[in-house]
Amino acid sequence: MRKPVIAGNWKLYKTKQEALSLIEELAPLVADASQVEVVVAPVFTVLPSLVPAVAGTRINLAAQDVFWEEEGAFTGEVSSRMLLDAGASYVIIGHSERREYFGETDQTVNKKIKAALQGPLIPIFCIGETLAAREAGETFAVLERQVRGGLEGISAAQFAPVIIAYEPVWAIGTGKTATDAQAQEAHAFIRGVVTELYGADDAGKVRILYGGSVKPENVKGLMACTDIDGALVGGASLKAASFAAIVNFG
Ligand code: G2H
Repeated sequence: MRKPVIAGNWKLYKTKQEALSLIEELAPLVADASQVEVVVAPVFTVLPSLVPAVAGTRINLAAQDVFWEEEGAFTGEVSSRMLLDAGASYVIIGHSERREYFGETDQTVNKKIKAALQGPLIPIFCIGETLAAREAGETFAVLERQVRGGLEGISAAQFAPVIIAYEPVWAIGTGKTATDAQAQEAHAFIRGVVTELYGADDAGKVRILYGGSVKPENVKGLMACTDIDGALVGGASLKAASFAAIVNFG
């Protein structure tokens, strides 16, 4: 059985005080969600102040990115060692916004996943096709390239903690969600690629999250799909009530 993960990607929102208020409101609402792994990803600067706030709650902390070097002359970057020091235990890697606006490629994503595993941090490895790729019939080719590229050189033993997030770029922040069938089809395909890489046993264990306009209204249908093991939630994670409703989908 794969334990579902519901992760909130706060993106570039929430100052320290706003984040603390959100955690205070959220914690009691998700206190009974023992069957779900609950994660929130604030901006780097807020992470340390949330550590005491999440202590004793069901909420785990993630960062939204990581650099692959441990330390050195890399102005503006943050390493996995520093994220651990700041209180993160997960890290989102290769989000489509990073690929689109910050030039991330399968190669940089691969280096970041390796650095996270080294940390050790649990990588939430994001993949997904653009609208143009979907319309050109290239969805599976893109997903396969991203999965193989991101996991290049990572052994089966190293792969175990990795969480994959499928986020069709055309569904992110647009209000458009993939239909349950479209999402399930992509998830099953991704699990198939993982089977080729690591075998059926490991592929049966990897959690594959869906992301892209997940809301309380659509989470149940998505979670009912065989290969969907959770959600990476943007907009709806910024309010305690909507995020808690997603966490408590069952
Ligand atoms: C996709 C998602 C969170 P939203 O980026 O990663 O955001 O739920 O706002 O589409």
